[in-house]
Amino acid sequence: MITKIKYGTPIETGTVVGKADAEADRPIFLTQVCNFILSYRLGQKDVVYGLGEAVRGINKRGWRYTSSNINDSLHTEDKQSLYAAHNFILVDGAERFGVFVDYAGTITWDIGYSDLNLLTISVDRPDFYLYIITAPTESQIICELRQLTGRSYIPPKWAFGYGQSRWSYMNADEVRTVVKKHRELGLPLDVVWLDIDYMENYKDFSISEAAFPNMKEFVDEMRREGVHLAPVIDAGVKIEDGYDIYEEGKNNGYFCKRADESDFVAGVWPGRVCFPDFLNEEAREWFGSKYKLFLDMGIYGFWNDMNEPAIFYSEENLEEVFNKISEYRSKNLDIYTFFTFKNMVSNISRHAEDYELFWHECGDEKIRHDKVHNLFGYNMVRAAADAFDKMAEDKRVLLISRSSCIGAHRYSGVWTGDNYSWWSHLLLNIRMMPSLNMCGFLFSGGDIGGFSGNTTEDLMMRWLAFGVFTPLMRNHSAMATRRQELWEFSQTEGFRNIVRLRYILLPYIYSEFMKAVLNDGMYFKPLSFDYPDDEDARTVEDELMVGESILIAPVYEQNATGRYVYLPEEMLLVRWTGDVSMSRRVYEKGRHYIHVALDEVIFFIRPDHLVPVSRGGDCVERTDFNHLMLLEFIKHKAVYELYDDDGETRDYQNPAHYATIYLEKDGEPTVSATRAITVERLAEPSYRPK
Ligand code: MIG
Repeated sequence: MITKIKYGTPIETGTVVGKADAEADRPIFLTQVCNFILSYRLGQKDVVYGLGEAVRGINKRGWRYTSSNINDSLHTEDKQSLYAAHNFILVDGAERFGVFVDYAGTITWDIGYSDLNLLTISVDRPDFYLYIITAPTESQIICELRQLTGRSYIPPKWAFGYGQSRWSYMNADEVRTVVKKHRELGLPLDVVWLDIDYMENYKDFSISEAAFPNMKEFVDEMRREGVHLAPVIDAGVKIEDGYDIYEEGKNNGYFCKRADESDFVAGVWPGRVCFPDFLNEEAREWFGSKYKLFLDMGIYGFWNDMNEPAIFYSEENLEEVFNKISEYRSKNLDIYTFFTFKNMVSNISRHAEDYELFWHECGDEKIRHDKVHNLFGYNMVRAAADAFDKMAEDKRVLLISRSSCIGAHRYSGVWTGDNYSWWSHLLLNIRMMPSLNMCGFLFSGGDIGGFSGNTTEDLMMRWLAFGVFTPLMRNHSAMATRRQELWEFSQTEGFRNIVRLRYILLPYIYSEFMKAVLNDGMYFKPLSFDYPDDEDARTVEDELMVGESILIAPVYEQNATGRYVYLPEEMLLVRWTGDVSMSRRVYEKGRHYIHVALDEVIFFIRPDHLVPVSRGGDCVERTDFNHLMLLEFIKHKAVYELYDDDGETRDYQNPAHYATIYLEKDGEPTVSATRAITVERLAEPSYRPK
């Protein structure tokens, strides 16, 4: 049941596509402190889930989060805002309800920060839509939210393969080497992500002729290797006379403007840029149409970056700082003046006031950016996705975004921005995944190995072992950091085995992902969603349910030889050491210390559940999804609904994509399907003692 409450005159965000069941003047559950502050007294054991891409735990209690998209790579636990604004929480306690605020500006979620047991939601203007969602279970609340906000984005199947990325692949030969190395060493690979270095002077929709001569041919060459290229597109358009995109944008008035109608100018990668006004439908159409350049070359994968939008400096603020700098020159810089001076300079970037300097044209209305700030990234991916619908109507296109708000989940996936090569960011990555899923972002993942800073071999390995399960599995790192392509380390075989496992598990991963999308469900869940009556499961912050059959417990601490795992019921431990037979052992409900060697991956299978697996492959198109083996933990019998399709077209709902696999204890598996697939048990090595 969804109840909608309208406050003031909200700006229409386009986020909601479904209908509420009822409208009301006042919220249920929440106390209306005033027309922009709502509160709720939390019971001591209540858990608050949600907020998608945010710092801290799966349970969001004990901190204050601010929805205001920002480019901040140093996101330690004391930060309040990240790249995305996902304004949904689920309060789970004596009362159970979801709260979704449809609002484009800033919201502060004080979840027991100011007062341990008080939840306070403060919206910065009294103009927004509030939705209260009630349902018997957590998963049903999520399902209702999705019905309200629309089905999640679906990428092509090859996007579930392993992807290699690095900011600083400077030319085609470097990319060739990446691919060659993977193939030579038997490291599976599907995607090479191209960062800004492929462009000519960081200009959107340009390709450096010197670095990537004859891109079309290069794309074909890569396709023969089973590899797809996915270039980045940035939000800012370089100001340069004669540059077609800039000239068209300027002449048609497609850029964001200052109050005086001149084009707003900011500094980003290419130096001075203008921002396409993605909130303006015509500008969106125009920008989207530019992807044709790549589609025509056979490129069907993209990432949209810097779309908070990230601003290194605005001309206005830069000018002000320059003016003041000379004042400071003559001063004796004591403790106060020095820090004022220092902050003034270092706050040139991420300067909140810059967002008050430009305007959007939304229909007949002009709206200042800060009022719709969190809608920018969403409308950037919408520009691309709408264009793909026209230009590639029956083909799926891979698209991920850095910035987003709920609504963007219909158009693209997300990566979680610039993390660090820190163990704490591996844990953060684990915790973000179910929260992102709640908000609709199913196709998601973090930069494996860490983006900033220098990774270590063991961090890379543990992170990759977790990445085996994230729909987006991308190794990405920043320029000038330690290289982290998998062959850069000593344990090549260990790395190979971990990536191989991804391809072995793909039939399950893809099936679970697609069912989650098509049923408005979740691929990653907190344990408590599947074990609602288990008090201990509610407190687990470092294990996740992956689809209907698997529980994972990743190792995320350095020098750990294993970890404690809480099992909410008896389960089968599967240990992947690179041996296809996979050793298995039953563990009873409760806590266990499980040893996990650095090059191993473990996961658990629920009783009477199946995990269909393939024999692996070096890329998705060379992985056989039709002759499957079953990992199973059968006490009585299991029924598994398998989803598979061609992975390319958009005919998702076709019943022919479903097959049902049955297996009884000591029986042979049978399949009922309209396509030709075979299943057999995966021969089981004898259960080994601990
Ligand atoms: O400020 O394009 O998050 O993935 O490698 C850095 C260069 C700009 C930020 C992205 C990152 C990418 C980088 N970009």
